[in-house]
Amino acid sequence: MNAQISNNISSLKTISRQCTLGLMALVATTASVFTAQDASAQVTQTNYDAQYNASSDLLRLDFDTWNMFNTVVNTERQQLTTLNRPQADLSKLRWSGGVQDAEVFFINEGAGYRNQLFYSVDGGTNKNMIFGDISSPLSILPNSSGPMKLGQGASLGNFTGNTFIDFFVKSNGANGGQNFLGFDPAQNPGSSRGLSHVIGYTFGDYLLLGFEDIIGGGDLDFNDVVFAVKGVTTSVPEPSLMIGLIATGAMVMLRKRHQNSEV
Ligand SMILES: [Ca+2]
Ligand SMILES: [Ca+2]
Repeated sequence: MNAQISNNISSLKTISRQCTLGLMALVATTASVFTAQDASAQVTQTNYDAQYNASSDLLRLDFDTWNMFNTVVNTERQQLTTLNRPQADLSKLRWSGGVQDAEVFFINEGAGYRNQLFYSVDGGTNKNMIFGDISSPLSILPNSSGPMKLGQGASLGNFTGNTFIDFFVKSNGANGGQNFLGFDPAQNPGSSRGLSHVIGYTFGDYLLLGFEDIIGGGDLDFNDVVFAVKGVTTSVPEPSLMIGLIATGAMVMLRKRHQNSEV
């Protein structure tokens, strides 16, 4: 390895470490977002890295970043009632733009169900599967046959213009469940109508999403599927970007979304 390459790698490692430390400091000041839970706090870096020994090319979070998010996952079956951090406005969730792909990383799951995760970019009409069986041998409610690795990622790629993104859980979908549960209370089925099934918090470049998978809300612990998403934002677009929106016709979607958020 020549000296230049070595220096570049060293610089990248330093930047990566600084980013991780910055995120950890951010979480340290907001540690009571969720209540720290015990079960998966036992996952060590050795446990974590061992998941990837046979598939080192998988998109993934490094252990420190995963662990930072994992420490704020809610306790199993404890209703999420104390929220000490402003929630992200998921009605404004969109691709952040530029060259960055939207990436989704599995943090944990406290679910008896075998849930599936989907996303949509058209207000929920067409849903695309991201993960088909969200269960893991190392999760809060472990399944020895679970295919997921903690920290495992998937890229959604990038999009055009100002693209809204929705995420949905298909409740017990891997076992044949048919109900999609998401943010928009008007789209949720049956006794979940009027109830949002996702809660979100912003952490630096990431958005942490916690889902409740029981129709009607169940125990409301919102830890049944927990993901961190990178490459998205909930901020309102700048005026200059709005002009682009009109030009591409995406304003139609914005109006539709606005109507939904008023329900
Ligand atoms: Ca749970
Ligand atoms: Ca639950």
